[in-house]
Amino acid sequence: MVATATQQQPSQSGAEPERRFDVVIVGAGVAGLYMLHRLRGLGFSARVYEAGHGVGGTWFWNRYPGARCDVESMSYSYSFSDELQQEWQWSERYASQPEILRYLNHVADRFDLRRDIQFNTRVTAAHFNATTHRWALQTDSGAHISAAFVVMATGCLSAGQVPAYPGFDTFQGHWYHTGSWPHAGVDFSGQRVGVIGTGSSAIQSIPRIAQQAEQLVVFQRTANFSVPAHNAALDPELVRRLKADYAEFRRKERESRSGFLVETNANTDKLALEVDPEEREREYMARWTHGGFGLMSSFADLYSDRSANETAAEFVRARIRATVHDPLVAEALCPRGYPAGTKRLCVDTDYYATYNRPNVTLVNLRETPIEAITPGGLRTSAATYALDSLVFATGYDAMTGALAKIDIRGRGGAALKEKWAAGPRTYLGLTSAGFPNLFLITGPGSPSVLSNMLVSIEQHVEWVTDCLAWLRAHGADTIEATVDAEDDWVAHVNAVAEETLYPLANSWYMGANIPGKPRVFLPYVGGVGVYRERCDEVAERGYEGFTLTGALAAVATDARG
Ligand code: N01
Repeated sequence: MVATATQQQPSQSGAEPERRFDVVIVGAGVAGLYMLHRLRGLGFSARVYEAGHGVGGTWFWNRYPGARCDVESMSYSYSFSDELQQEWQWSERYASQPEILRYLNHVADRFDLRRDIQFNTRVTAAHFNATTHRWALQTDSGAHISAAFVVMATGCLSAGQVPAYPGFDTFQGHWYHTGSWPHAGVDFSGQRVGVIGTGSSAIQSIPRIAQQAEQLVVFQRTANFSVPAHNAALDPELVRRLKADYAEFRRKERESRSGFLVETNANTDKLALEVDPEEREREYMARWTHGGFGLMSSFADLYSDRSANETAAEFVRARIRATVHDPLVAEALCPRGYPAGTKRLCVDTDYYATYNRPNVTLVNLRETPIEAITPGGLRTSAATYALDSLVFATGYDAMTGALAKIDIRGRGGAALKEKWAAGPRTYLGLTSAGFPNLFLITGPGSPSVLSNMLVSIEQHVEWVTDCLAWLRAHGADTIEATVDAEDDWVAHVNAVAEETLYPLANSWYMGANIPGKPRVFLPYVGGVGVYRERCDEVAERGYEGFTLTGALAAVATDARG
């Protein structure tokens, strides 16, 4: 593999010429943009293929009312360019979707990225040729592309799922999925609207839809734990302080467990069951009042001890009862049956108080399940609801769904989807044995969705690009995870997860939201800092756990020796 200018070669069919690159990147979200920038800086020829007509990935598609990041703005931004992080001004503590999308467009312009991004083009297949050591990719526009390396920057939550209810096709109103919201927006004024689901997307959009719609019916299968955001204009003093030493703040985040540090949210060494109930309550209340994810870092045992966790769960239930006037509705909103935080914690603005509005109704699907969608709305086992619009806030085929949509074939034509039929198998969440020169950004088996995605994306992009530069310097053709290294990593990922309460919930982390998906804990819960150290160690040892081919193989063996 050599760094080359883009080349075009006639295709065998004589149709469109084949385009050749060192690296093809799939997706122009946060990961794809930075990957392109780094590869260019290293002199590789690279091309991004993006299904949407603009950059931004998640933030391009998720335009539902109330869409907002729940990681604070000063943390949810790139750190790779000090000029960029100094010049960009966030307006709120938690940035809204339009502001994040403006930021990502600014990044694309500032680093002149668009000229190497092909929009409106979905990659449909990627096949590895073991003779040429190159990947052949196809797109929905019929393009044929050849690349030495492929980077899947396809996102962890990008394959939306809409449940297959009987009668779905008969619905005469409008329906939407939160993850592919119309760009022109939706006006629900005067409408009867149904929202199905009560995860993060629903919890953000329900208060906003309730303000606009004539009636809103929320169909809840599982009540979720949600903490208040207490969003506000960003404090200029905080911004000044962080920007004065942004590098140090970023360093601490990279070494932390979750990839973000926010003032009172620092993890404590205290155990919930060691302190008296008054101290526990004070701690929870301080964090509830501060807002954001900090509640679940109040004590060190909240994710490992069910009784400790129950104290946090009961604290949230008490807040729900104190907020929601109708005791029956409050009780239905109280999450039960799984530990707090083991389905992703939601961060809201006025979610529970919205149920005090006269135009909002909660339907508990555990008691009265949906039987069918009807031409005029929806029917449960107990009632029929007349609806003009239906909003599916029903989530995603997380972490593996976007990859499964692409026909990815490695050595011997083996399909990634088949290899992963019983659950994803990766080495470090970055690569999979049998698929040489294919990299996953924030793939299953890496901290990804359990962390600040910006921190995890930057770490992966930097690790992969450093790896490619190293391979080039040593004249390598391929890098491929060994089966042994992968087996060890998968066993480690599972062992660490088993030490926590996460496997007790039917969450998308466990694949439990998709009928038929294997029940496997998908991300790595060992922590961002620890994980980074392991990845760095693998690289420092000459890519331990990988098989290398080309002139480099001998050099790598020396490096490891
Ligand atoms: O999806 P979800 P989401 N019948 O899977 C319900 C990120 N995010 O789009 O719990 C009835 O969490 C399902 O019920 P149950 C964040 O990581 C971030 O809200 O499976 N209901 C659940 O209530 C988040 O976790 C932000 O029983 C059905 C809901 O639909 C992730 O994206 C904002 C059903 C789905 O909740 C996904 O969030 C938004 C069915 N057949 C999202 N199928 C930020 O703030 C599913 N449900 C950064």
